[in-house]
Amino acid sequence: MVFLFIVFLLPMRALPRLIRCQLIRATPLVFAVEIRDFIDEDTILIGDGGDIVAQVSKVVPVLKENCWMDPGPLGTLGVGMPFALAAQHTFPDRRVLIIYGDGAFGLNGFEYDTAIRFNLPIVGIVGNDSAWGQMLRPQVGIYGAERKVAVDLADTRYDKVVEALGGHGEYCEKPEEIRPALERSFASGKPALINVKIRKDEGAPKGSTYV
Ligand SMILES: Cc1ncc(C[n+]2csc(CCOP(=O)(O)OP(=O)(O)O)c2C)c(N)n1
Ligand SMILES: [Mg+2]
Repeated sequence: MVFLFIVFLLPMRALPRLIRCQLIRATPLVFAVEIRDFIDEDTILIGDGGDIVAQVSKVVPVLKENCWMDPGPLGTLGVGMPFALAAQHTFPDRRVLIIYGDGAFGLNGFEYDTAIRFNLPIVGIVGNDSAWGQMLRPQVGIYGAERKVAVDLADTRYDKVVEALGGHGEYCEKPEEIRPALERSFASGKPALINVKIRKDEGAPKGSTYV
């Protein structure tokens, strides 16, 4: 009987939770669509991340010239907040939204301190897969999951980091939480960070259009 419970019933009890985690968590595509549906012609978008930014750039249109900035051909991560500071300072009446990977946020996220001190209400949204995703996927593809090196990141609450600095923080685990979090963040009038948990997609190819 105990054997039966361990082998059959226990996995069945765990199954709904497993399915919930896989299905309810936002995918990179859903993340991109929520941003696409939120922005308007006056939003300046700044990409700072790996695959998540590649994905968003395939879904979100550039509605006006000079509305999209990213690390460019050299791909130097960490440019998000410096670009945003310049954009918001130059155009105080426009919405500035940084699309971050969690790895890229970790490189330069502390610059939120500058946005807070200068009252620049920049909003960032992190597609948080707890990984250097664009490095993780090729490593796993080429060498196998058991031989990946230094590409997993922690489930860090970057939103709380920004709150601690004096900004507004939001944490989303479900796709339907993203839109209201975007609205509250811009309405707060403060520098804000929305930390969105997304799928890790360890087995997918680099820069792929996820499904
Ligand atoms: C300063 C810098 N260091 C390292 C890299 C190499 N690099 C390119 S993408 C990437 C992973 C980015 O991870 P994240 O921002 O979380 O985006 P994800 O790919 O997970 O969506 C790294 C380390 C880089 N482009 N710039
Ligand atoms: Mg990542």
